[in-house]
Amino acid sequence: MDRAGPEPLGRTVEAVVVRWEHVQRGDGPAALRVRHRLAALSEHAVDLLVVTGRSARRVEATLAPALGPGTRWVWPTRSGRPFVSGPDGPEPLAGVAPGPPARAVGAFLDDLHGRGVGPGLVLLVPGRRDAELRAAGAAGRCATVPAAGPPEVLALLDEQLRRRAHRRVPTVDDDPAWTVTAPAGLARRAVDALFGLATGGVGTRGAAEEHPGAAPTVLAAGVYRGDGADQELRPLPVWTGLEVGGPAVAEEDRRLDLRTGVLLREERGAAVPLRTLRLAHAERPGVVALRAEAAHDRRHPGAAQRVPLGERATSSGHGRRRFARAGDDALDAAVVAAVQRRGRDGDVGTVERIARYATGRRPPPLAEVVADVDAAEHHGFDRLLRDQRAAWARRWEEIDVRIPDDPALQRALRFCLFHLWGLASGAHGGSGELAIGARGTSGRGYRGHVFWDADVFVVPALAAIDPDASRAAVRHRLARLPAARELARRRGHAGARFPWESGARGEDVTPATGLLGARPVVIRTGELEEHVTADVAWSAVHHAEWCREPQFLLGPARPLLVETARYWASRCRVDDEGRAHLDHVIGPDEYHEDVDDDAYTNILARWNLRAAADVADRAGVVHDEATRWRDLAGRLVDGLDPATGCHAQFRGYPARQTVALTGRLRPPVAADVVLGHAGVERTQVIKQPDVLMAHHLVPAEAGPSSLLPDLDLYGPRTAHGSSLSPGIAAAVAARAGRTDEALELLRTCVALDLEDLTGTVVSGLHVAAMGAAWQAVLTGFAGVRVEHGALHLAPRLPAAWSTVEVRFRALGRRLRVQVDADTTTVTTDLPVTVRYDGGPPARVTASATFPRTPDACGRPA
Ligand code: IFM
Repeated sequence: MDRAGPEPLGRTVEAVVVRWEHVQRGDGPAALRVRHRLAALSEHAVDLLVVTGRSARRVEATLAPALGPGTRWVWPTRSGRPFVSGPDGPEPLAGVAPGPPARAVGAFLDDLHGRGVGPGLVLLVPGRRDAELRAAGAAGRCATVPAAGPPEVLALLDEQLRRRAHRRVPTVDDDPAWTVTAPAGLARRAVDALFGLATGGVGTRGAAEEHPGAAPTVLAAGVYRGDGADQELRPLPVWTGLEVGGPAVAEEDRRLDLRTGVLLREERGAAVPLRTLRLAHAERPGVVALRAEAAHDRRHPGAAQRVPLGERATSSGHGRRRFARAGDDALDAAVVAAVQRRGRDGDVGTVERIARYATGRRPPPLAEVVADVDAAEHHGFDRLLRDQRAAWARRWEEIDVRIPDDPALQRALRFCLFHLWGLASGAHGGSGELAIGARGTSGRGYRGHVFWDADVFVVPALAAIDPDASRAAVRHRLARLPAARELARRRGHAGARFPWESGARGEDVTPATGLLGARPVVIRTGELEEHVTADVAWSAVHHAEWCREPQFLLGPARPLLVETARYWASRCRVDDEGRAHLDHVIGPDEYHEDVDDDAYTNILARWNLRAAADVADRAGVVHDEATRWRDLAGRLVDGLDPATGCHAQFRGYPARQTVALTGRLRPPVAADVVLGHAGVERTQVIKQPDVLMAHHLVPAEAGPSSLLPDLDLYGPRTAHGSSLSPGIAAAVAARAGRTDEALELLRTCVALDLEDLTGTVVSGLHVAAMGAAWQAVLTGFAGVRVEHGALHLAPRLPAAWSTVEVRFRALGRRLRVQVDADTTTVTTDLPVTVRYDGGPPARVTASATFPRTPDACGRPA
């Protein structure tokens, strides 16, 4: 016996599967109306599948007149082979073999999945005697309602149409592999940072629309206000603000869908809950969109007739359009335009808003920004959302990490990739430069100043994600070369010295004082933390090598290499025995200040001198200087003790006290707060990798066979008092084959933000840690390196993983590396040279599998 017809669904779906019997001619007025409803839904960007065994001609004759030429709909023919409607008539659905209708449903769902539409967003309505389709639905791949005839289908479609026509808030597909919920116990303001969305370099925190809190909701990469150390990211006009009357939201669920780049917020317990959904568009830089709904009476979320955007905003188009400008003439500015529409669906009030931000030294004229927002509105929210889902799905096809044995870590790493994509978005639609502040655009920690975090933590990650973005980050530094020259000159040196904390124009904005815990301290990093100059040069070379852009290095980026090398050449002191030194510096380990010959600084400076000499030779310029740089590089001491195989982190380090990192010093810990500034200086406790950081960035510059002795020495002495620390430590440990230790470090790294380990997420996400996490997987576990135009692989799996797959870009290719217990498989879209575990070069044209060789422990290496 057939069951009663389906209940209303109560939510919006993105695709509908019906049976031929629901739409066929001659089945009365209900079937005719179903055809018309399907046509109307397809106007709202809903995908359709009509399941039938009829011939293409018959189906076309019945449906085409109703559905019209722009509709995307699919059906299987008599042969069982699915066809998709196209502008020139039906075309076979690519890659699908003939088979029964259930297979067509499967193919349709696969196709949708590839466009970011998960099972929870597909409505399947089986026919009355339709065991086959019911079985297809029961497999959990879509939302299946009870069997129904045309009248019941009509009711379901009417509900969908009504929801779309009244701009109801859609939902997200709840796939645990992709959905991040608010971690229990985390402060709301921290979750706001976790749930930030970015496009075109503009970030919007996930703050409540009606109560955004004190932290600025919208920030843009490189848009600052103020001067000197006080210079900070400028809070921009807020597009999300809503006035919602009635009781404040007491309990709610927030879900960030990483797979499609959508944030959903739903009040719990209310009869008509407040719900909002927003996105920062992946394909339209700077375009953001929001829908909200709540009870129509006192709580209508669109109570304000206009988008707020702040007091200085102006309106046009009967107040529907609002625009504002923020910024002063000397610095980058932002322009924003927004439109909104209000609606009502019975007792539900709705609002839809679309805005477009543009930033830059000379942002585009307002008319252009308004035209963009008008175009986005014309395209329609439904289509913007559909395009967003598809764009993100394509991104994840290309860049991803898959660890089936560790779904929680997999999601955490995807969370990092998601926000790194957000950072990368700043390279698109802006000035061609990308300013990466310490917390991206997710908060004003460190006032948004640019540190070495950008150059050696984020750029390597971006190079493997989006080469345009890593190039833009290097260009940001390049454009600030004049300021770096000036800084070197003022300190009596040649060349260019980049500032420790860099401001809008590349000026030094490092503060002179700060707080250590609650105690005021003098900050000396601006004066002494000089390695950033070599880090900037390293990022240019890394980008060029990883992305295979030699012309970028020999052309536009060459001055970065040359000028930084000139700086080091004039900064070195050569002693009576001819050895070169860098005195009075702070290394990455900031617990020890004003030290001489910090290993990291010296090794990176040495690398910088040699790299500049190579570039000068290849470009055929400054030969005499290049010879001098090479000579000086050979003289620079690096603290390597041949007896122990270890590098001394700085002169005098071995004589400092050893302290066990246990009890209240258990890492990760701010050991300087626990032991005091002077106290920690007396010890060998270090904040973050210094010698090991050199091993990570320039392995060929570190002493031969020094990796394991250095790991043994510095691993137990590292407090991980900086968010930058655990990820790099993980990368180095994994490379050395200490994979289980590396895995623990990687877990700490991803917990920094997702569990707010250090209580600092409120002021933004630790983007360097995210870059380090991706490096730990890519260069650590998957063992990927690029050298001399070849892809080098030396993967190392921890015991807990039977496999890991990374998808990334390198050498102008789209690559996949899948590491299994006994084999490693490389897949590439264009031919690439691969050197596996130090073996001979192999040309891989599409895919190749390499046997994994046993390591010293007898396991595959
Ligand atoms: O650049 C880092 C530094 O290495 C440690 N303190 C925080 C800075 C900004 O993230």
